[in-house]
Amino acid sequence: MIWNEKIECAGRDEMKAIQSKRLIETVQRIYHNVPTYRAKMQAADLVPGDIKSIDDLHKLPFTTKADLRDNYPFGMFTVPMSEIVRVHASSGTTGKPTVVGYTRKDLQSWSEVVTRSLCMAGVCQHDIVQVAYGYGLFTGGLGLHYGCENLGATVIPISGGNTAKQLQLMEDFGTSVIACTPSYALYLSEAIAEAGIKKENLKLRVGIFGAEPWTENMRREIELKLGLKAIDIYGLSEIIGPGVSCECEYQCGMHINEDHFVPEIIDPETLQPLPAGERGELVFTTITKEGIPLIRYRTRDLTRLIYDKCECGRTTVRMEKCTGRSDDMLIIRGVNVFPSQIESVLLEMSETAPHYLITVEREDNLDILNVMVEVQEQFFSDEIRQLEALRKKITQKIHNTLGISVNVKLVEPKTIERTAGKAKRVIDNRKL
Ligand code: DLL
Repeated sequence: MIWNEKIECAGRDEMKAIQSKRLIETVQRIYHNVPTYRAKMQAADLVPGDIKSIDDLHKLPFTTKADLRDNYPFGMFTVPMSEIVRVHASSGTTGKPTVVGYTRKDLQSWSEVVTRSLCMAGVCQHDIVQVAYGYGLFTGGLGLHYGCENLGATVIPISGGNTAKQLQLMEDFGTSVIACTPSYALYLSEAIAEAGIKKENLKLRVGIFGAEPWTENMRREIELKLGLKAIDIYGLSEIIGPGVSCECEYQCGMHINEDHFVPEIIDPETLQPLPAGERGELVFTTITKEGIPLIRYRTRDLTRLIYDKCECGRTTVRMEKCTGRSDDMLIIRGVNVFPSQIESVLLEMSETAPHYLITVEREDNLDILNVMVEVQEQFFSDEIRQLEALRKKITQKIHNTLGISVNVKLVEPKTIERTAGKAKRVIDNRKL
């Protein structure tokens, strides 16, 4: 089933015409309403009239997470707060989150793109969808939720965690679609086996998995263990949330909802657009958003675009699975974590030295974040009780900042290796 055939199967010229019209409107709006954008365009010697079609997109300046941080919390919004009906947030590079705002129309567009994504995945109104993405400031839960309702499927808004309950409802309610991070899906599969639940008693047939990178091997494992078709869904809060793109039943790249989000691939070093089909950093321009339209937003995700015909009949451009990021952001159990967030916690405390090493492991399919921290000479003690109290304090502070639990290990002064060049702060041992 194709949700919006006219758009999803439009010809290339038709799509470009839609994109051009919407880009011109967006540029007018941001120039006149957002001082940061006006200043950026003036610095590039541009006025809105210079943007005549989508082919002029490359002339516009980039937007980054730093712009959102500098305008924290609402400075990049294009409409008055009275028109904003919801906010979401994701972690930024410092303690401050990246905040996004949605108008009523933005929420409608979001539902539409998630509904399209669900249709691509083969979900229909007869399905019972267990939404096990987190609800709250994270966009995963509510994003999937409204898309499912719009489609007419039955939603179980269980949110993330509470694995025993997830299994109970899955069995009792006859869940046919599970939406969560791929790592949680694997964890669920093990919990199902441990609980002795028979696969025949489950009705799972589709999984809507995203919010973190995962490989084809992981897909095969999940499909085998849960007995479902594992579909990759992509998105980021800054652009809208889940539903920016999604795989169809052919699982050969994620169709981008490009009548709302225009993709480009750039070289992250030179910032020059790369020729069609080359791998580089993904950049998006939103062309329908009212709350916080973003122009040439650097996602830092590395991928390539696929323009070949897809068997499903959709003509929208596809993006390959993301292979990594051009910055140091880690995704731990679906939560975005920057090493700098941990560093700023340690710098705030007098007992710790700003020397630390983060290691990430995957145990039982769950991400584990370990932080090794050096204690300042004068606070180092032979008393276990004192050190344990300090360890708990650091653990709590990092938990408050990141919103996830971490294992803190204290070490003696000068134990963590020093390097003359770039410090190696992160060792990621997950085999993704
Ligand atoms: O993770 C939105 C989302 C929710 C997507 C539920 C899919 C499902 P953020 O928290 O802002 O938003 O994180 C965005 O997560 O830039 C990617 O690095 C990563 N990411 C999201 N989806 C995928 C995916 C949500 N399918 C950041 N594959 C993005 C790889 C993904 N990475």
